[in-house]
Amino acid sequence: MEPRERRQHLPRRWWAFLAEHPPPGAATVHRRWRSPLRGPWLTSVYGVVLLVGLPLVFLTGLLDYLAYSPQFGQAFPGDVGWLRLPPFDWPTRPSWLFRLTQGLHVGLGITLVPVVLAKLWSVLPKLFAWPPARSVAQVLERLSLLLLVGGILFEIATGLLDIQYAYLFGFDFYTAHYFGAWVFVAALVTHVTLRLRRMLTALRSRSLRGELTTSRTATRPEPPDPDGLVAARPGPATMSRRGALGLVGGLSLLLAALTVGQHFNGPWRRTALLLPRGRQPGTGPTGFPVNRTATAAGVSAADTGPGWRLTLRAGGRTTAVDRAALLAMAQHTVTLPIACVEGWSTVQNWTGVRLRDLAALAGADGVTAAQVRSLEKTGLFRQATLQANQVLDADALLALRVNGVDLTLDHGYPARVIVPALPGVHCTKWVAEIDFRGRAGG
Ligand SMILES: Nc1nc2c(c(=O)[nH]1)N[C@H]1C(S)=C(S)[C@@H](COP(=O)(O)O)O[C@H]1N2
Ligand SMILES: [Mo]
Repeated sequence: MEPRERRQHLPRRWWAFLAEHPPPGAATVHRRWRSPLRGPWLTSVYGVVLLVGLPLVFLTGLLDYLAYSPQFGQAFPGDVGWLRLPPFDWPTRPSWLFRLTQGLHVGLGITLVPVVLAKLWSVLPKLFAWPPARSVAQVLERLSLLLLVGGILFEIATGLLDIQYAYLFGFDFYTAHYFGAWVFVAALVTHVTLRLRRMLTALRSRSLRGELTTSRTATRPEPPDPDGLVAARPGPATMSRRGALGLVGGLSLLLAALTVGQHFNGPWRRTALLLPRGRQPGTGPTGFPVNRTATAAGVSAADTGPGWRLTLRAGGRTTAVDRAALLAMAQHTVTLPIACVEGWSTVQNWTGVRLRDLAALAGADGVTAAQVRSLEKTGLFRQATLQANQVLDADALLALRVNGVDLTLDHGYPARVIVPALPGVHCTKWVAEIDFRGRAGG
């Protein structure tokens, strides 16, 4: 027994010393948190919502990363070391696939913020528990909690700033958000492994229906628990558990309602009050959102005037066509979304030439990929590589017109890429050149 004991517990003298020398206020701090609502049941209700929701946010985030085609080195961050996921060709069907994954990632991420905060509130007094740990296992668990809480708050903060296009931090958003997610998930797996059984027991300890019919005056604290979530001397209830769940649920619904509008055209978009792409920039056929204007991208009308040519390359051959020649080719009209990873989307009717017809015109043989370059001299989004399935899909277009009129300069005039389920970032505007890669290595 002796040696085992010694391994499991911190040296007795240290612990006794810590226990006898609390920092100022440690002994009284608990008296300040007296809410009778705190307890394993309430914590577990918030916990089970997050246990379902947060893995979905993580998985849709990973799917968004994979949709960027990391096999072409164009996902952010580019090099993720041993966290590299098996590459696969992102499908072009259903055409709303990326709209769904990025919409869920951003939308659910926002909606869960009140639940995260409520769960942290429910366990807040434990942050000040003294002594901080009684055993080596507890030290490790508290370290994992640091990564868990720090991880989720970091992901929320960076994510919210990113969808506001507010890069206040001095580091690269994608790198930080990607690795932060893995840190959080590793801590979450640890946490769930250690706590799942206690959570299930706590959930069974009271009935949800019972709580939803209990008024504030009838609200009593949960019985004292070994984890010390229940206050030692609970005060009177200022709110029922029903009220607490309703408040958090109501805030989540409100955030969802103020977010979802950024996926719809017309007046709905204006209901996305908290989001920059919730603004309806104009009316008429081209009055839909623009992520980066021509001015911001340094593209002028002079670059896109009568002198503009589209250069097609395949197997060492070069073909140049002007806009009139493109308009003389077979035209196709498709209804497809532009879905930006920053969380907004818009569905429009695009008309133009099939990318596979352009591949044929260029003389490309057995297309394996296509690199699309824009007129821009600089900028992260001036070029994109498309997978073979994204070039060959019957709805993959080099769009010349939208909703029955010519593209405007801000929407990518003279020509832009539009492909089903392709992330918005790869729907290159102001296209100047398409380089078809073929099986022959051309
Ligand atoms: N040449 C070029 N194409 C671009 C971009 C850009 O900055 N330059 N932005 C991309 C991004 S991030 C998105 S979401 C879509 C937005 O299309 P929109 O501006 O027509 O709404 O265009 C994409 N195409
Ligand atoms: Mo985007």
